[in-house]
Amino acid sequence: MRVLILGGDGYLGWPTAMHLSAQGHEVMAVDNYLRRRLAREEDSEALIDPPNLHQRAKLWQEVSGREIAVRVGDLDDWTTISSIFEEFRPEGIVHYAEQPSAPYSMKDRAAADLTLRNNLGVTFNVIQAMAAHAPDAHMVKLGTMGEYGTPNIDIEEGWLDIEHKGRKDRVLFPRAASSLYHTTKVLDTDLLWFYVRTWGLRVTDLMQGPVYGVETDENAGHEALQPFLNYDELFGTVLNRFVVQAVAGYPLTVYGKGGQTRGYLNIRDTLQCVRLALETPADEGELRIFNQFTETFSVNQLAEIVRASGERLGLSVEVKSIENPRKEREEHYYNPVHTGLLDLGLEPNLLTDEVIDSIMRFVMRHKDSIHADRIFRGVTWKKG
Ligand code: USQ
Repeated sequence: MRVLILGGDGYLGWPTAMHLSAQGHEVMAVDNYLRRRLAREEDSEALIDPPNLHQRAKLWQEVSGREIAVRVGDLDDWTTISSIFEEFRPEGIVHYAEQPSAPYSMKDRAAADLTLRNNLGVTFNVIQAMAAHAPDAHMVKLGTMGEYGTPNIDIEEGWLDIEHKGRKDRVLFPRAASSLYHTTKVLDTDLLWFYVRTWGLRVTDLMQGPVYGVETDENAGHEALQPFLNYDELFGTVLNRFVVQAVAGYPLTVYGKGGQTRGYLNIRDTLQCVRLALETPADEGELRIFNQFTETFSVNQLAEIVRASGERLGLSVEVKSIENPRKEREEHYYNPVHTGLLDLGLEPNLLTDEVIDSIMRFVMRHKDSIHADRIFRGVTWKKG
């Protein structure tokens, strides 16, 4: 299949490009390096700075003999995206091309404005480019479990069957996100649903939880092919952050009571899920939604897992609750359904002692690259 990866330089974009290439798909990766630019501007760069997309593609060809085509360009620009779709005529599109950080989106007005315009603008352009140049293609869009928030009822996979005043219908599951970033994903879903039902597009919207880890089958033994491991407050996800904090001797930053529960997954499982969704496309006129995670943990449970791993590896890890910079429930019910991707064949890589210890060992090898001042700077959800 010809697969276009939008946001192909990102934490998940590049590993996905290699994974699909290894499976024999013809892959083109597109990116404008927005995330690299924002990380540089905020002095929030990853543990190791990966080579640029062209260099990554060259390295991949050397180790695999396979080619990944690369385009550097801004998908928010219609001429750019339209010419890419016209040239490549994708059969599958993986859309990761968004500003991915909740704290960044809450930092100040300018960051909020960039997040809103970029995320909605690119999604709109992808829809228009599909309609113009690849109307039968299938889009796999990265949404987030954060679209649902933390309701006091079970979370279904995207849709809810309701009975109201004696009549029945099927509606999008209620959404209540807790950052502007997460809200742009809610708006994306609505935009997609409008064009799916109006123009008959094929779309799978993946509601993904926080991802951890860097190693995949394709990059094992090749550190230059590994993705960004961000541990800073803006771009790092909680488990990756805790591992780096443990190695740096920095007390693990549990926000508030630490009862915040989310659905987590190993980066290897993100790749499996995206591939499975692509290889079994949604029908024409179908917005298919899957909840993409393998296990739920509270922040306190993650802190304990990292503390115990540190102990096994000879580190003494302190856990410290700090005032929560975010506005979110710290104790809540959380029970999301997640059977759709398992039914398609997902074989979960769970967070075993071996897995967490191997991420810890990787970070321990790069301990000298940690900048402790990037770990916490106090970006809050406050107004203004
Ligand atoms: N948290 C801490 N301490 C930290 C960092 C985070 O207690 O040092 C807590 C947060 O308050 C939150 C939970 O850990 O309750 C998860 O935070 P996170 O930073 O790992 O995840 P989040 O900001 O929600 O965003 C990440 C990705 C985003 C993806 C989302 C999935 O950056 O792209 O959409 O995970 S989800 O969280 O399910 O919405």
